[in-house]
Amino acid sequence: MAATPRIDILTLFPDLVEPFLDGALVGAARRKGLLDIRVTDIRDFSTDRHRSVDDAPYGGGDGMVLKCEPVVAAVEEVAGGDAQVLAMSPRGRPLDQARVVELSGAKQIVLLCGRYAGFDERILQETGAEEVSIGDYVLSGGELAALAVTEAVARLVPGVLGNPESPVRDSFSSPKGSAPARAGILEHPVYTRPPVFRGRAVPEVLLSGNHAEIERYRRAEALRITRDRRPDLLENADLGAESDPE
Ligand code: 6GU
Repeated sequence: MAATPRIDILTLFPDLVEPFLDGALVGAARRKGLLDIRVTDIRDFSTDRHRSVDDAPYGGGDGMVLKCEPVVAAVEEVAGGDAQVLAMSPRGRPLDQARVVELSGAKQIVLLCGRYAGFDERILQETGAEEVSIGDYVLSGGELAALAVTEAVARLVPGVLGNPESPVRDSFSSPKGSAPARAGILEHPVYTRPPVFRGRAVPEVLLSGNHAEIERYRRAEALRITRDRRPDLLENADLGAESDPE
């Protein structure tokens, strides 16, 4: 990623997202000039005198539908020709780390946050937006999802986590993350001082100083936890040459 990646968040609730974008990780990256993040209030693009952005659904039903005109105008105002436009929606394709890595290569990401009953279908058609979900549960709006996408992408930008090299473009290194994360499996347990807390001791091997043994232990634990909790991940995991026979 040569230029500073740009992320545009289009929302009816700028107040909801701005504190997060000024906070710890993302805010620090913005102040260092590593990320260009802009928030646009969709209501600024409403054209009628009531500043309306939603209306009742044709055919009846609950909730209000986001109107075409203001949303499409907002997208067209901010999106450059090669922007990736994503509409945050529980109906979308579930986000995963592979998609995040892909997104981190984009020049510009436009995150469209819905509220109410959803986007008029023609907004999606007209903007070419891809619908993205962050999991199988329902939020009242796309703002938290847009912030999740933003942070996931931000931490892959060189310098944001203190990683000077691009973790994405350097094909000779693995993506950023621990060995389990790189392999696409869950993390092993971690411990810090004290060595015993309420009678619970840190596993002996971690105090041994034997790094080969420690690596073996951690890998076995990561695999055990993944098998228990997310066996589905093992189907696509990159377990390397010396994967556990089992
Ligand atoms: Cl992207 N939006 C909303 N409203 N709810 C969600 C979601 C998105 N992802 C999971 N639930």
